Amino acid sequence: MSEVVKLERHDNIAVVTVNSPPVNALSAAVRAGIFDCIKSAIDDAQVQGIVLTCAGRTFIAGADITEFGKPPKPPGLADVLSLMESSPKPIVAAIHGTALGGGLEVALACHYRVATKDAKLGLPEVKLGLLPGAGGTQRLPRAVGPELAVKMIVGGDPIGADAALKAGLIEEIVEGPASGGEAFARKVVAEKRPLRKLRDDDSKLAAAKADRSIFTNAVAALTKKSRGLEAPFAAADAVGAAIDLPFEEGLKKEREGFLKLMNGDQSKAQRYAFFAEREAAKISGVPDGTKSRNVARVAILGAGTMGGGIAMSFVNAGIPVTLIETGEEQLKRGMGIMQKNYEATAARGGIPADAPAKRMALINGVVGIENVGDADLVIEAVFETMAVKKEVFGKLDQYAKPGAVLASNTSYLNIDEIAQSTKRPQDVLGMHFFSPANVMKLCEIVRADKTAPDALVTAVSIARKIAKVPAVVGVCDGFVGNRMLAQRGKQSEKLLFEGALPQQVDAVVTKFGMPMGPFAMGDLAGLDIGWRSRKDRGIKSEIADALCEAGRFGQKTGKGYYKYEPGSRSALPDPEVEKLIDETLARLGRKKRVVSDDEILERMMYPMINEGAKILAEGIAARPSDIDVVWLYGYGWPIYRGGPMFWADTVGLKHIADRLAFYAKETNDPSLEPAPLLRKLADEGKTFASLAAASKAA
Ligand code: 3H9
Repeated sequence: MSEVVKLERHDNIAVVTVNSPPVNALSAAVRAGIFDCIKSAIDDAQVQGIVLTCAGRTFIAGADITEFGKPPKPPGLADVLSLMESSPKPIVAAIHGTALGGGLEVALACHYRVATKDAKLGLPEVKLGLLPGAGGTQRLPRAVGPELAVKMIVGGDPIGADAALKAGLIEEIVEGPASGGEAFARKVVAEKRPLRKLRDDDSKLAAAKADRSIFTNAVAALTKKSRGLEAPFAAADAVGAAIDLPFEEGLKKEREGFLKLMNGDQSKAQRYAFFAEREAAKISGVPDGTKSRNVARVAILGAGTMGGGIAMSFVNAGIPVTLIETGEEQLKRGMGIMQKNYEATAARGGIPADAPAKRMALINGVVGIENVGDADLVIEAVFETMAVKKEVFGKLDQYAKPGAVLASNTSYLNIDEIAQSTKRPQDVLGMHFFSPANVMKLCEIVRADKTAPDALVTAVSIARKIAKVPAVVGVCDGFVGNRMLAQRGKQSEKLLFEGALPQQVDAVVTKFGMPMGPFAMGDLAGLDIGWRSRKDRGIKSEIADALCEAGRFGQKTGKGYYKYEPGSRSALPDPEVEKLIDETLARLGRKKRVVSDDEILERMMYPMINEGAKILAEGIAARPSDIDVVWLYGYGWPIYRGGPMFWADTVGLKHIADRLAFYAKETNDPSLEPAPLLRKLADEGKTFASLAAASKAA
């Protein structure tokens, strides 16, 4: 009947199985297949109960996102669900893996649901800038009550089978989906249970209808961190409609909201980001079928902030770590900080109460590099100078087991040079984590000249295993992220010399959607680091130097570009800084001018995009989307703007190139001249996305 959906009859039970790898997404073919099979089962006089289940690794994981934005193909999902819910014969959804989005909506239109113990159920559409568009916002509140529904729909995180059972979302936990579903369907038929249609059951809405604060409080808590995003608010409105309106009207409201979001810019950007993240895990130039080396234990050199954060990322994923320091004192301090971190998370309810002890038990803290011998992957997070790194890698050559992958966590040093200090450069690469390493999702995987393909595959796959988003980059100063950031840093400093204030620059950057502006970020990182390094290199930066000379090192001294109340991290504009800037400019004979917010935004963003173009031309990043992944997951680029290269395409490359050329002249800064690749694309009327499309076609 259908290539992707199969109908079988076992006595009086029809079993409809979706088989559309990898995730049984609801493509037009799957929708048509389900419709036809359910209809046949309803029409078959022998059938008394129907089971809907899936083959492969998961129940339906949602609508087929690749179809969004294209002309819709019948049947629509709403028609399929309406056929199912009004079936005169009971339909049981038998769930395993992840029933997400449209997948859970299919299950909600069934009369009963069962799931395996490890199944996850959720409506994550908000993460794609959408809201559930096939009845999820109307049926889920009726299944579990508006409070949990809002949490799942506005928050977007799935719940496990146990929680689903407790909330009444599923009826039973079963061993195998198909066999469990069938057994449950037989029970329903034998007991002549009534058809449970969620659309007709308002019982769980009563409390919120009487006291709407149950709903509004839940929404307020969940949208606190949704600055700039449209979908969470629209999704909350749709759930509100379930409380306020009859089912059909609520569905209509949901549909309107879904279509508006789907056609909007934010969801386009968020859907792009979803695929960009997956694309980044595909390494270009590695032979097909290259296998990852086995990683059973990881050694981390250095128990400082970075090393500790990296160690936590591994043990959080259940991978044992040997954490190595040069002395007992440093080791004790590092272990103590991790312990405290875990305890604080457990106290907040973020992890179970017994998790800190369990996780710490996976860390073997030891003194001496000679203890790396049983590790399959070694990551060094030691002092950031070439001489120290070379010494460490030289020793690793002596102590690491043959075939171990040797990674440096350097944020800018030359990995090719580091690799030369070993006799096994094929095993050497960079794994650049971002601070705090147990929180930030990005890991730049730096491919050196001699890195072996299977070492690279190992780094990418282990990064995914510990829930990081890997992006493969080449060797250059600062790799992708910090190299682009340096361009922004240069402009932000120059803007102060022209008349802008730190708070004005930061406000423009945060209004754009970044979590922090460059000056607040400097205060957080500590201004003294750059100051010392400038002194070593004999470089001057008049305003930043003047701040440091006045003892303003940033948050740690309670003042930097801003002032901070004791114990507070909130940055307060400081008239003293303005005075200090004015004095510096007067001393240098500089004239202030009014700098517009538009200029600030252009000078913050366009030079980074220009650098991105150079990075692409040099092959440091294989795809524009890899650059976007770096910014989305390493620097908090707002997901609804897709990443710098995606955003540049929406602004228009010609405009960006022209503005860069203008600023190059206006500010007498040749580094702002448009990069050849940017200029070429702009002249040809093309986008960065066209490069990705062309390389895919090649
Ligand atoms: C929705 O349902 C809207 C409805 O409310 C309304 C409709 C009217 N479509 O992540 P993985 C691909 S919105 C198309 O690496 P994992 C993915 O690109 C949707 N393709 O595996 C990748 O392809 P490739 C709501 C999809 O095991 C491959 O499958 N649902 C889709 O780490 C494997 O993916 C969601 O938001 C899709 N829906 O994780 C769920 N999903 O191999 C989105 C995946 O070529 N999906 N692909 O790179 C996920 O969260 C994860 O993929 C999942 C598996 C947890 C399912």
